[in-house]
Amino acid sequence: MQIMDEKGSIDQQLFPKDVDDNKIIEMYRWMSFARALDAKALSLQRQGRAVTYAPLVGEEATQIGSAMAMGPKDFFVPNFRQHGVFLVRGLPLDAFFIYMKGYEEGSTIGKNVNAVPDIVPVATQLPHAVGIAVAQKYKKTGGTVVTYVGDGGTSEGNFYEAMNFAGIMKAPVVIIIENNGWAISEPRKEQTIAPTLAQKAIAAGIPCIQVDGNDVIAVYKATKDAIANSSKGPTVIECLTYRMSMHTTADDPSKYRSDAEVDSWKPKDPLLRIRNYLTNKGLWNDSKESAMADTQLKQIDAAVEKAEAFKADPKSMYQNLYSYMPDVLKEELDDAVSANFWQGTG
Ligand SMILES: Cc1ncc(C[n+]2csc(CCOP(=O)(O)OP(=O)(O)O)c2C)c(N)n1
Ligand SMILES: [Mg+2]
Repeated sequence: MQIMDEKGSIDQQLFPKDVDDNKIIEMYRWMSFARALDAKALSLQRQGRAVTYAPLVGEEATQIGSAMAMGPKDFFVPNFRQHGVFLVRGLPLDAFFIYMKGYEEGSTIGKNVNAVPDIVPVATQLPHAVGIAVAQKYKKTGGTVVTYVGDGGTSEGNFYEAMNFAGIMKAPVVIIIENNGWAISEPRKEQTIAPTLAQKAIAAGIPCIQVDGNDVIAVYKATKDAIANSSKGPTVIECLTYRMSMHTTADDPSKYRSDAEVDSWKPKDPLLRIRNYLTNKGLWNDSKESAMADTQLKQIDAAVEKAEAFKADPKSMYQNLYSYMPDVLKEELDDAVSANFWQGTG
C-alpha cells in the first residue's frame, strides 16, 4: 500500500478519513524531531559522550506513522531502533539520553508510556509482545500491543513461534516488520527467497500487508486499521524502508554496500515528500522550518544537559529488573554494598 508517492501526490481512494492537513503537519513535526534527536545521539556518541547507538535516519515514516496510530491504552514493545516511537509515546527526552550513557535509570519507562525498554537480543521481544497482548485480552483492557522486528529478525525462530502463538490465541497484537534492507551486513535478499516478508504471516493464518514504509500516511493507515481489527486477532505489517546510516555506531557500512545503493534511496526520503506536499499547499516554508528546528533543538539540548548532570546509582541495575526484588538478587546487592563494590566509580 502506498498513499503518498515520492512526489507528494496522493491516492484519494486510500486516503484515511481521520487525516487532515493539521495531522500531516504533526506527522512532519514528529519525523523532523526524530531525525534531530538521531543526529544529536550520533554526535554525542562520536564525541565519547554516549555509548553505542542504533540510528533511525530514513526510517522515520515507519516509526512515526505507526506510533501516531496508537492510543494511550495501546502497548509498545520495541527492539532497539524505535527511538521515534518512544518520542511520540512520551518518553522523557532526558531518559533517552540517560539510557544512552549506559545507565539503567534510562530504562525505567513511565507507566503512561505503556512500553517496555529497548530489547537487543534479536526477535526475543516478539513472544513477550504476544504474551502481553494475551494478557490485555484476558484483562479486557481494550489495549493492543504494537511490536517491531527488523528484516533480519524475521529469520529467527522467535518470529515464527510468536506468530503462531498470536494466531492461535487471536492475540490483539500488530507485528511491524521494519524492513530497512539490511541486518548489519546481511542484505534482505540473503535472508529468504520468500518474495515478501509479510507473506510469512500467511502460514500462521494471520492477515498481512506490505506497505511503503517511507510513506507516513500509509503506515499510519495500515497500523490504525490493524489496531481497529485487533479484537479479532493479529496483523503483520511489512514496512519497506531503508537504513540510510550505519547499523550502529560500531559498524562501517562502506565495507559492504555501495554509495550508489544509498543514493538511490535519497529521493524516497520520508520527510522530503511530506515537505513537498505541505510546501505546494502553501502550508510550509523556510521560516516555519527553521522555527520548528530551533524549538526542537532547544528541547533536545536541555535534555542532554539534564542527562549529563544526572548522577547514576549503580544499585539501580538490581532495582529495575523486577517489580519486587527476588531474594537472590537482594543478597547480591547486599554483598556488593557491603564490599563497597562501586568505590571510586563516581
Ligand atoms: C539473538 C541475537 N543475535 C545476534 C545479535 C546481533 N545483532 C544485533 S542487531 C542484528 C541485526 C538485526 O537486523 P534486523 O533485524 O534487520 O534489524 P535492524 O538492525 O536492521 O533494524 C544482529 C545480528 C543480537 N543482538 N541478538
Ligand atoms: Mg534490518
